[in-house]
Amino acid sequence: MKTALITGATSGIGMETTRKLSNDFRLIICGRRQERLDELKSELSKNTEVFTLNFDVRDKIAVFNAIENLPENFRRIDVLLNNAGNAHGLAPFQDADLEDLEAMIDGNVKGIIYTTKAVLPLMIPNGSGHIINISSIAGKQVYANGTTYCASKWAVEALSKGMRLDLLPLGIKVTNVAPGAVDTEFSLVRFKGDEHRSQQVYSGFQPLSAKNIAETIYFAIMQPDHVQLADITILPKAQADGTSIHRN
Ligand code: NDP
Ligand code: 8X3
Repeated sequence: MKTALITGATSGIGMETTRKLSNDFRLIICGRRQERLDELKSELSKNTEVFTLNFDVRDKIAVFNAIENLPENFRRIDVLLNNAGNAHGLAPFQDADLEDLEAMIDGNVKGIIYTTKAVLPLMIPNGSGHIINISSIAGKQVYANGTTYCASKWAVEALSKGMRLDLLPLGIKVTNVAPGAVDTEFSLVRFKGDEHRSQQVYSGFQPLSAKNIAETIYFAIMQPDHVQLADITILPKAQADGTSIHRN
C-alpha cells in the first residue's frame, strides 16, 4: 500500500482528504492539535495504518525532526499534500498586524518549503511521487485587504510551477489546487474566532464543502501514472473570481 502525508489534517480540506484517502493509502497525518490527530487516527485505523505527526509547519527544526524520524514502515512517501495554511486578518496593508503577515508568509510559504524539502528524500529514491499544493483563487487574483494572504498564495503558485520543472527528471508530479470559498474553519481563523463575521463570508450562496475539494484532490491523485493534472481552479457556482460572489 502506498503512503500519503497530509499537512493540516486536523480540520477542513485536510481532514476530509485524509478520510477520502483512507481506503487506498497508509497515512501520515500532521497538525498542531494532537487531540484531533488522535481522534482522526482512531476513526480511520479500521481502514488503514495511521501515524500522527505534531508540528508547526513554521518551525523548520520541528518539521525536519518529525519527518526524519518517521518509523521504517512510513519512510517511503508516495503522495504529499501541502495543505496546512490559513489567513490571519483582513485589513489594509498599512493597518495589518505585522505578526499576522509573518504568520501567513511563514505558514503558507515557508511551511510548504520546509515540508517538501523534508519529504523529498523519502520520495526521490522511488523514482515517482505526487505533490499537491493547496493554493487559492487568492493565488490567481489579488483582492483588497488580503495583500499578504494573496502574496502567500501567489508564492504557492510559483512553488508549484517551479517544483514541476525541477522535479520533472525525477518522475514526481506536481498538482496545484486553487479553490474559491470553502466552508471550513478558515474564516474563523482569519477573524480570530469571530463566528458571526466568519458565517457572513458564506451567507447567501452555497460555498464549496471540504468534501468537494477532497474529491477533486482524490481525482487528481488517482489518475494513471502518466497523467499529471497541473492546475485545478475550483469555485462555487455562485463565485466567478476572487471577489465576485452572487448572493441571494
Ligand atoms: P482550516 O482552518 O479548516 O484548516 C487549516 C489546517 O491547517 C488545520 O488542520 C491546521 O491545523 C493547519 N495549520 C494551519 N496553520 C498551521 C501551522 N502553522 N502548522 C501546522 N498546521 C497548520 O482551513 P482550510 O481547510 O480551509 O484550509 C486548508 C488550506 O486551504 C489552506 O492552505 C488555505 O489557505 C486553503 N484554502 C482555503 C479556502 C477556503 O475558503 N476555506 C479557499 C482556498 C484555499 P492545526 O491548527 O491543528 O495546526
Ligand atoms: C481562501 C479563499 O478568497 O477567501 O483562500 O482568499 S479567499
